Amino acid sequence: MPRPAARTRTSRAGRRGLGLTLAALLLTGAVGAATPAQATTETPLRQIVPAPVKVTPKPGTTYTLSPDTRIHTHPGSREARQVGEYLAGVLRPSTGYRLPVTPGASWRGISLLLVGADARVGEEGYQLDVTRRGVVIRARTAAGLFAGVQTFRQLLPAKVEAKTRQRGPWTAPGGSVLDYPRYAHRGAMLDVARHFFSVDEVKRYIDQIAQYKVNRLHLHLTDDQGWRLEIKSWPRLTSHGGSTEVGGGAGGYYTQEQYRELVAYAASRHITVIPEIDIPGHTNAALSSYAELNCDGVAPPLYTGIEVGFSSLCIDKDITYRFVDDVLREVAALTPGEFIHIGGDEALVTTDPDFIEFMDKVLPLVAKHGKRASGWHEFVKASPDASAVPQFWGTKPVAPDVVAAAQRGNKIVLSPATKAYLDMKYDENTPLGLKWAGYTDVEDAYDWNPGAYVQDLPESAVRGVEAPLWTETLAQSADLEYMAFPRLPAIAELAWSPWSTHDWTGFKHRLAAQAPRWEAQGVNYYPSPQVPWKK
Ligand code: NGO
Repeated sequence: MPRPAARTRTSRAGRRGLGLTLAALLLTGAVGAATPAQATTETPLRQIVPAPVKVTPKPGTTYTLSPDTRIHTHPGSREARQVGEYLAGVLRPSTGYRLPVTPGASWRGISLLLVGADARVGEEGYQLDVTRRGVVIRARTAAGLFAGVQTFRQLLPAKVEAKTRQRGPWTAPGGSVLDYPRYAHRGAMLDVARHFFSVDEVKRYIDQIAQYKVNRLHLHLTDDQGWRLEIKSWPRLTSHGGSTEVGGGAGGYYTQEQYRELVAYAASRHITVIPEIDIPGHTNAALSSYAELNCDGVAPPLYTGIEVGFSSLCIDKDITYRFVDDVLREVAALTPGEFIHIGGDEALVTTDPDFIEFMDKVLPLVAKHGKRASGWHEFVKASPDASAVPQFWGTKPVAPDVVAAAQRGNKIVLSPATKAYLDMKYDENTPLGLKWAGYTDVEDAYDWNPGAYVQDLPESAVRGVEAPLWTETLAQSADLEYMAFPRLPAIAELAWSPWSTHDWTGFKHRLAAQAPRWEAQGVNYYPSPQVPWKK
């Protein structure tokens, strides 16, 4: 039983000088009797996205922020303090309150504590208690506190999300939440290769996905139309290969310093970046930058169209593997996360034996640089070892090769194109996006069970769920938002919430309650007719 172990940890931490106030807080930390969430009831406690594990409202009790509210963070924890500063950063512009962040714990104000949480919260969950006097979020990790902070934001009036000062009162309903994720991998993917997105645009997206407890940002950094990450040993990849994009615009790339800045920004939101270097196909930008990477030694022109599947690194040349080794070395050195994604999709001009030979040489290079490999599900052809994570992007829930990989021990991330692809049009009138996998309105995106979706793929083989956003037709933040909202929260809920909370009718009402928040944040969402938005 994890519970006693957690209690032991708790009391040891408590003895490390947290004092009487905290000890008293701990004694009363239990979450009350739980009731299942009834999503259609109006209290903000019933409108949280993604749906929490357990919500216990305390009718008649509320907590209201005041101009002298303080945010107390676990003494001695720099990470807890950073979460406190993040929360203050969200609340200060709209409330106009100072909200000082100081180490400590109190019955009054807001406390973020790394002790006393119910053991069920695990490594990423939290317990949130709102009483008349204050708010206490407890977790075992800063990631858990951060998740609790996202829930707390949704308990306050929507205009708290505004960047300018608004009129209060800033009241949250009393009650308790006990919450933890269903899956370890709750991902969003952004394609910065087809159209380039600036550091600020990517940060904006990071902030948006963090609200829905997404914890992985997969950056699709290279493709036929552009190479977006500076590689010092192969500088033409960006100086030439990064100089355009779909439609012929100026493109762009991240210097290594800018990429580090993105990784750090994501980390401050408890999101791990997974960089993707898509090989051996989808490599026209690299092939155009270095003639020697082509089998015939001739560099093709840069490419700004959207049809793909025509390019491949030269499988038979030694220089190909020196190139991949150099790229992976630099990417690994820049990336604290466990994974590098090596693509492997749509290698349509590479034979299966060549593809397998290529992956057999490349997979050990990923390991040599201290990382685990993920890849689009085609790479299971090369039978990567059990540490590798295939990402399923099929259009049918039947994938015997992926099931076979799971039987060999690989854990799978699910991004079925008919459900999780945020670049699919909602319907025939959607001005942006593609439709090769069909139209996907928000109910289609929401209504599937990742644990029972692919035939014969058991829940235990699923590592998580990810929503890819490909950008052939998307060129600015407003375009990303139009495709991601409201579907990204739907996929994020599938990744976080227990299946027992799954209910389209409840979800569509909870989604409707999110819209005023997006409006306050300036998020350009698609007002799907399937959702009962409140006017
Ligand atoms: C496919 C393809 C991408 C496209 C995307 C568009 C995968 C894994 N490869 O998904 O190159 O951009 O569809 O929806």
